Amino acid sequence: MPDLSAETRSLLASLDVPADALAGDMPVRSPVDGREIARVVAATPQGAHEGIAAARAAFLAWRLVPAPRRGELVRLLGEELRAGKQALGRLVSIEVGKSPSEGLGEVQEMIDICDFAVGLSRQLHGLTIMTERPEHRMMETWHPLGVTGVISAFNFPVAVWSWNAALALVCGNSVVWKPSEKTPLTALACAAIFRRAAARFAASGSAVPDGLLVLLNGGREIGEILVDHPDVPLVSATGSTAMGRAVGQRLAARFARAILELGGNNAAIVTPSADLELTLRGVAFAAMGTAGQRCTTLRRLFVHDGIYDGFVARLKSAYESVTVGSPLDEGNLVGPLIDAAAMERMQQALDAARALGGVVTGGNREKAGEFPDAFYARPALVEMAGQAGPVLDETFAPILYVMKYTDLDQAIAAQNAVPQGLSSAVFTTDLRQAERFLSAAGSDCGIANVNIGTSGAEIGGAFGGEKETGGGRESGSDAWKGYMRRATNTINYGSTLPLAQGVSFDI
Ligand code: UN1
Repeated sequence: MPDLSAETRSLLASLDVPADALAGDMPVRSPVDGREIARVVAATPQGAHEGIAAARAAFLAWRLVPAPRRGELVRLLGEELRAGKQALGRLVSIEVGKSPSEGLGEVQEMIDICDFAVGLSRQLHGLTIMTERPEHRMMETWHPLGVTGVISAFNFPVAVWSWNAALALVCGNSVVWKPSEKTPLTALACAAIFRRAAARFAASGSAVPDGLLVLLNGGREIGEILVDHPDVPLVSATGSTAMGRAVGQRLAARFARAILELGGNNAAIVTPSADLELTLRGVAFAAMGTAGQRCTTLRRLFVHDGIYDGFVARLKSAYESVTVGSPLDEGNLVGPLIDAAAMERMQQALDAARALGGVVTGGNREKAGEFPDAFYARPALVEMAGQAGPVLDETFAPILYVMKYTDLDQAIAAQNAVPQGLSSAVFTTDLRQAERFLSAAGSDCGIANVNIGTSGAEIGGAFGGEKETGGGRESGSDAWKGYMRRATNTINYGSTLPLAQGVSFDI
């Protein structure tokens, strides 16, 4: 195994991360081999308060910069991400344990959202609305909101930040970012790439206010300062439902906005008319890709009883043969879990499933000899009679619970019968079944797909889900509206004062 700490240092240096950021005492481990790769400087509570104050000052200046000009900064950020794609993608692979293709794919997702946000910077449209009064005009205007807090999770350590930051910046907001404690290095790399873009923006004649992007590496107490701070009107948080419940309540207590992207317990339904070759590939990537550590990972599969035996047998052999190992070797499709606690939770869920009669294929720890401090698992396929116990929870590991169904409406009802509502899919070539799944009587999730797995959404659509997933929407479509405040303006250009609703008030 190569020395990942040396490679990490040189990748960070190549992206201009200052050496003093690595002179701290917050340890960072690579899940690839479990060894320490760096120690970073953690923010202090005082530093967090100062950072938020700087971001507030930056917002007051940035909100006055015309939106298309703000888009120019994000365009430059996209260019710098293109230039740094290989290095940042590799760093993601080292810090999180993603395959090279998935590490690079995550950076591509950042580039894509930058492109989207640049276009958006000329399209932050409000409506003009007919008024009931003569010589009046009514319109709505979208204004910058303020400091945008971003709390991100380890599994998409850079893409989720960029979804929020690219939109927040073109919308005229500043950004304070608290990344996962498990991924401070990729966050430092993003901040350095942002500084490159900011320097080019400044060279083109417009200053970037200090504090436009503030990075706060640290633990929960730093996140709490962000969540409770009166100068932070919006926090976008990605992570567990437990985290989101706490964050959402604290934000609600001070009437701040929340964009919550929390747990998923995503399901797919395989109907008798499905193209089984395509379905097999779709299910395999969605359930085993990223070692089951996406919020969109496929966790439950409902297979029609007419095709169950044949399809599940094929799926089992895919589970038995998929290559598990160092994600830095191109040949491996399934990398490590993030840490020992994740392995522990996976084994607990499998034990609970067995106790309920579940029949488990795979799920065992692998590579313990080669990597005693890293946690590789063979993905687990668990045949269950019904939904109970761990099937109702999100376990952040590659476990797929497989169940039989006979009637599509029953399968849809079972799919919806969990607390989470992020992503869902149906595999079918029957138009009626596809449309039923997408209808008001169909999937209750924020994402509903046909003949595609549950994961791997593009940035152009709004991303997020219902129920315990938190209800927030990030990324494409009109998610930008969550980052701005709307004013309704009514203008009287006549010389009388007619009142709405025909009310008279003659003094
Ligand atoms: C996440 O796991 O938090 O749709 C985000 C997907 C990716 C994003 C996942 N585009 O799987």
